[in-house]
Amino acid sequence: MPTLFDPLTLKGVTLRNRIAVAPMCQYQAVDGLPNDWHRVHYPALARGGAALVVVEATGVSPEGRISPACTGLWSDAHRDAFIPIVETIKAAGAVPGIQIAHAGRKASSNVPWEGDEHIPNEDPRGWQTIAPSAIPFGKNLTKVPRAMTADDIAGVQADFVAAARRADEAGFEWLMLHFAHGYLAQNFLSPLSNTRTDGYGGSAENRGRFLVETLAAVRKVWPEHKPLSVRLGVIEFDGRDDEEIDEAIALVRRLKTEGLDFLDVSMGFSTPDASPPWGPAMLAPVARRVLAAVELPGSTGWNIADPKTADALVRNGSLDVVMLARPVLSNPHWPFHAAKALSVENAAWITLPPSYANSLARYQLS
Ligand code: 8OZ
Repeated sequence: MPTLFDPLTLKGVTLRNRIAVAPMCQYQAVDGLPNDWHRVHYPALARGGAALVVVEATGVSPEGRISPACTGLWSDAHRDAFIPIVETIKAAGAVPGIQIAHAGRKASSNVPWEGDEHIPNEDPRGWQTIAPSAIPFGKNLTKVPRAMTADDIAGVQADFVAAARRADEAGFEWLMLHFAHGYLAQNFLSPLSNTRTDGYGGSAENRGRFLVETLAAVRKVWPEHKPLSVRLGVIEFDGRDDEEIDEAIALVRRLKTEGLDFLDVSMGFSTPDASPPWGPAMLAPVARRVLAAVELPGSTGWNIADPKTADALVRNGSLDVVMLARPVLSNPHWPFHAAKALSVENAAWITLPPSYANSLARYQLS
């Protein structure tokens, strides 16, 4: 079995190890455009030694953003603003990836450090949300979304396709469709947010239709040699867990038929009443079960912070790649320190740029 430090080739892309930086909202964009913040933040994570750096949930349309400070990819100007970020991530030896998203009934939210609540439609920073059905999430996200028409559905799917094409043109080599966490795709998938009576609601097959169609349309413009991945909420921790996992497995098999290359296993976050069992590597057993059933390479994240645990999950075949979020915010050189902690031969210095590695080695600092 491979280790955390073995490369992985998928389609025409090779990851130098099994450590990926998970997409993480920065809430620093203006009008969806990445700026100096993003131009420093993402390459720094790549320099730390990760194999794949996935840029934050990036709106396929202005209304698809989680917050007014999220990045977007709905114009060529947005595409062009990502190009220097893509190039610097690549120069640091990592594969540049991006997550494209529509936030559905959770869109138009305030940034977390200003409250995380829905911004009202009357506020110039807010907008009317859309979702499969006019059902609010609840808790701090109280806005009632407008139920989407067939034209709305086709329009959002076209926005995903256009964003995927721009991601390719910007030079991104790995695409992640955000089909999790209570955003639009998950709104279609979950009966808690989808009570439609047309072909997009009702049976599990119908609730998965938006996701399957969107992925199939994206695959037509996203090049075959570049991996197409999905982050999917396969479990809600709301008491229907086994049923949700079985539905997710059936859905992923359909996505695979349409060209899915890699699955990132996550949670649904469709209800404020869920009780996820927060703890170390909490989702790894679920990821192992789903990935084995669908026979796709994949990853998960969520409270994997310890190098030994990360390595064991790759070695024992649970995961192919480990998604790290908070550990790399806390320490962008986490991969380097993981190599040292695991006494990986010759890896201690290969993950850091020589400007850092030379000084650290010469003066025996860690
Ligand atoms: C944490 C905080 C805010 C947003 C997601 C984009 O859940 C997010 C997110 C996560 O995918």
